Amino acid sequence: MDQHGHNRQRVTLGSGQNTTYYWQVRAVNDFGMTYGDGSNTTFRSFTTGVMPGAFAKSLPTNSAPDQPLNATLSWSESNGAEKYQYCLVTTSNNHCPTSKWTDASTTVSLSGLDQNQTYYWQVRAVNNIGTTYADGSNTAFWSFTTGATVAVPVVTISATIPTANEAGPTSGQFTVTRTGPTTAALAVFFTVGGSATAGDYTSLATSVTIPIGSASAVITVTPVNDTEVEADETVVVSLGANAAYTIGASGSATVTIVSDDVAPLPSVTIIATDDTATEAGPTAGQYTVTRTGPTTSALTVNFSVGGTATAGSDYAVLGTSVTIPAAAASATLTVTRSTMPRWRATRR
Ligand SMILES: [Ca+2]
Ligand SMILES: [Ca+2]
Ligand SMILES: [Ca+2]
Repeated sequence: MDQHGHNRQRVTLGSGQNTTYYWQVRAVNDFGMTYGDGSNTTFRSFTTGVMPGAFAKSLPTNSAPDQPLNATLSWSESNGAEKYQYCLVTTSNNHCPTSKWTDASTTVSLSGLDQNQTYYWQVRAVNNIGTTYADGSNTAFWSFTTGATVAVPVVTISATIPTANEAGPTSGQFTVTRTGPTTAALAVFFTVGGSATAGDYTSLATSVTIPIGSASAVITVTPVNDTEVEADETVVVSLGANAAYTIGASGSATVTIVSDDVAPLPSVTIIATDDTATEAGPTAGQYTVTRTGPTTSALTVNFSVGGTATAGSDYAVLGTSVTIPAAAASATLTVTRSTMPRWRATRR
């Protein structure tokens, strides 16, 4: 190369990668010439760099279908690359607008891709020498197409027949409902709680299957008609978590079992526990009124009074009732003076 650089101290060379160049410079005027560094043989050298090496796109394979919405792009390494840039577009014209080139390492984790969309992409490796496109050409775009996500159904439970009764028995019912398509059966899992226990109703399973073509399934609570006198009891069904669904706002529900058994009425009796009262003295007579059954509350027993003695003159007026207090099975009536009257007890 013999270039004349009149009045300039700099010459720009053309490109030639990976080449060693040797150069000398000389200054010239009408009286002679002077070589750089004092000698016409003091050449210097430099070597040019190398463009990024050839490389190729890896994944997703070209034209891959049904890719996730967070697909990862990857490619092989390019020797000498200082950085990579990828381009992702939805236009099938093997062209990338300048603004779409994005810096990357050798993989890119995409996110937020659209469903059922075909994307086109290309990668290039860059260094200070130049740019090398993947697969040998700036128009060698690859494509992939995303799939469609299927929404996870939301399941809820409600007590569609909230009251069951031992009489009959009549059943209670829960209904488990799902959102979304009914093209496949869905098993919904649950646990059972509440105050009712094993003998109070026919035991439930641990899951119910919503069949194909249906948005709901029922769980039936069938009471056992026992003879126990008892308060209302509850059956609480709570839905259990599973990857196949999410649980909606109503994740549990309650069916109440009503007992039909009533306590028999207590029977009451009266006896004269001290059957002679005398006017002389006078000594008192006594009746005892006794009840059967529980003593959890007081019981008032009505009575009427008869006999030959006259209330008020022969003995103190007795009234018309006596109360057996709570926690006691009996109460006494005391008769002062005169002949004992005869009693007829009635219960109230
Ligand atoms: Ca019961
Ligand atoms: Ca019963
Ligand atoms: Ca019962």
